[in-house]
Amino acid sequence: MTSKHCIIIGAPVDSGKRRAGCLMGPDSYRTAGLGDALQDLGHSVKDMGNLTPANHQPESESTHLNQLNETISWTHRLIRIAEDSMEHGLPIFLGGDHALALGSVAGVANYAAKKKRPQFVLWLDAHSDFHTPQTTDSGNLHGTPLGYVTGRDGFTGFPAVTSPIPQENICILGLRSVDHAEREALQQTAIRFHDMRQIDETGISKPLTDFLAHVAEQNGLLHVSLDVDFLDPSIAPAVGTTVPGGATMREGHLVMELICDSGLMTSLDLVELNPFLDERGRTAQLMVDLAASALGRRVFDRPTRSFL
Ligand code: NNH
Ligand code: MN
Ligand code: MN
Ligand code: MN
Repeated sequence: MTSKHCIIIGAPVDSGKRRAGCLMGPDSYRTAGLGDALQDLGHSVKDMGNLTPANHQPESESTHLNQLNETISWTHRLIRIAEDSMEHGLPIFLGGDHALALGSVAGVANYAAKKKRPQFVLWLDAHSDFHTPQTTDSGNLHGTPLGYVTGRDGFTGFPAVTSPIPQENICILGLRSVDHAEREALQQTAIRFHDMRQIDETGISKPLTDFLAHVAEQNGLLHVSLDVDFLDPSIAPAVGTTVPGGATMREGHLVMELICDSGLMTSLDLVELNPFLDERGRTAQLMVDLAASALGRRVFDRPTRSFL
């Protein structure tokens, strides 16, 4: 693949759910060698260090939403840095929990709109994260980023979404835990969603290559959001919300290799790693290896394939 300028952005967001620990994610990825791995593949790397949220109001007792104000303030920060970093290279957002994607995705979408290119999102997750602050029972805002970036109502207090992602520009792979309210809402949309049952039947490459062909056809930008729980907990234990029956090691790598072959990825989130729950760093290492696959690591070179 052509070499890229990778911009590493540590986003130790830990406000999107109750169990603490994702704040240690960015430094775990660094310890697992993310920067060197990317450089070994011929990319240039700039590490921006770790962000902090802007100052925010104390959390209010009168809402069922967990750490709402802190999450809002992270969203402001991340929208700005996402939009800006797209001008300079390929941002890699090191979470942090998935609430960081409220900002990373909204920000890259603003950049795409400025360039008059359509923005696409590939969501690799056991969950659909399509709640709004009104529909979430848990009150955990890491369950809401796809609701937010598609422009669903109810995100009072959050920055207005100026460039909503069209539903048909989103593909979710890996689903196996979808709440009732999300399921009802998702089924009314044009989002392409594929649960593990379907992936078992068709293989994971079919829905993915169909989607990549669509992105290529539209000359789109592609944001990839990789939640640790996309992977089976037997290979990726370091996550608060383990759901059995996830992607295998090879399914994970194949997804990343196909993304690499497509040459379409313009930004990436690595989210939900909770190093406090890891076993000798294996989940952090696997996430770094998956990022390396997405950015060109392979056993043998293959001819560039056309997704059109
Ligand atoms: N749907 C559940 C909720 O909203 C779980 C979300 N948890 C995640 N999402 N890990 O990826 O609380
Ligand atoms: Mn706080
Ligand atoms: Mn998620
Ligand atoms: Mn998840």
